[in-house]
Amino acid sequence: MKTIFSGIQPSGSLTIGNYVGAIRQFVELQETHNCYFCIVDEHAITVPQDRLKLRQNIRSLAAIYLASGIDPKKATLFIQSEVPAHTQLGWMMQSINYMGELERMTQFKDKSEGKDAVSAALFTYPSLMAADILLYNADLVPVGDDQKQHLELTRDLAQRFNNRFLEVFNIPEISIPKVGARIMSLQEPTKKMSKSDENLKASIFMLDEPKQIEKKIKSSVTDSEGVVKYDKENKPGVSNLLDIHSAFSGETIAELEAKYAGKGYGDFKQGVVDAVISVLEPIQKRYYEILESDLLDDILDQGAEKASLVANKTIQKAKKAMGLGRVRK
Ligand code: ATP
Ligand code: LTN
Repeated sequence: MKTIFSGIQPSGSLTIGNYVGAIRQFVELQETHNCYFCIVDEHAITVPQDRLKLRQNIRSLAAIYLASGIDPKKATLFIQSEVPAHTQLGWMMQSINYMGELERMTQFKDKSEGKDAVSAALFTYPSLMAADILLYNADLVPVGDDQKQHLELTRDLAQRFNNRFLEVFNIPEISIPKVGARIMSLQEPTKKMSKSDENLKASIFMLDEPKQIEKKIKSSVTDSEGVVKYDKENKPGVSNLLDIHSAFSGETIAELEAKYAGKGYGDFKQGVVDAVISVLEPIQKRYYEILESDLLDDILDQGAEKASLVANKTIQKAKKAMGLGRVRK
């Protein structure tokens, strides 16, 4: 059975982009793979966080994973900072990661641009991300488009370590979803929908109430043509709504174009609203139940324990390969 590792930062409320592009994939993959899903809180602190808000976001993300269908009997769900091996291997990775490589990372350039207080951890973020993945000897890492460069660096680091010291790491492959890899903003449909967009009307959050979802979709940007047709270049707003509709109702784009032929955007948008709400409503119901129960802590305790067992074995191998510590006489 192949091993999967992926992580999401607890840096705010998840959008339907995170759901379609990441979590939904994870739910399918857990059926056929040995999966590790991580709440990467140590990555979140590379930019300033409010401590109480961060605590809340960590718990909320765990509950979202479970409410969306991650089954702790099938997959290991855990919090990064509860498995110290991540920062241990992260440090080892930093020692073989070159400044020049890190300077080329577009995420670092984007997130540091124009800021005068940039943390050293934001710069070495990719070394820690490589450690996350390599600790579990992952074969496959499902992520969005934007993480490709980090994955390539992870592969380089694993190769470099194996060549320079001993064969310890598996070289992981990246897996990008075929559909829904990029849900766009409802207000600027040429831009990615993102959880940190300042315009709250641009993103649908997984915990938005049905009324809010309806309002956001109904006021989304389309065009004046009045024809429901997929054309990313000339009709980015309508195409994005078609992608969302298709991702949530399971109908193909062609089926949807036929269904709304001769109808206006009013009917079409109502269809998108109904599709999104019908998937999110049961998830939200489960989310609030899980958040209230003790179950969450038990699952995360067991997850951290299971993850540590595997991760600590890798740490021992990596330390030995690098000559760290000592061997008993
Ligand atoms: P931020 O806005 O804070 O940078 P984000 O919304 O881009 O965050 P991340 O936590 O960086 O989200 O991403 C988690 C995963 O969610 C990504 O690896 C990616 O697979 C997926 N993802 C994020 N946004 C979208 C989107 N608009 N469409 C499809 N997938 C997405
Ligand atoms: N950098 C990723 C989050 C992340 C991750 C990982 C994803 C941290 N460690 C390991 C996959 C595997 C992001 O910003 N989406």
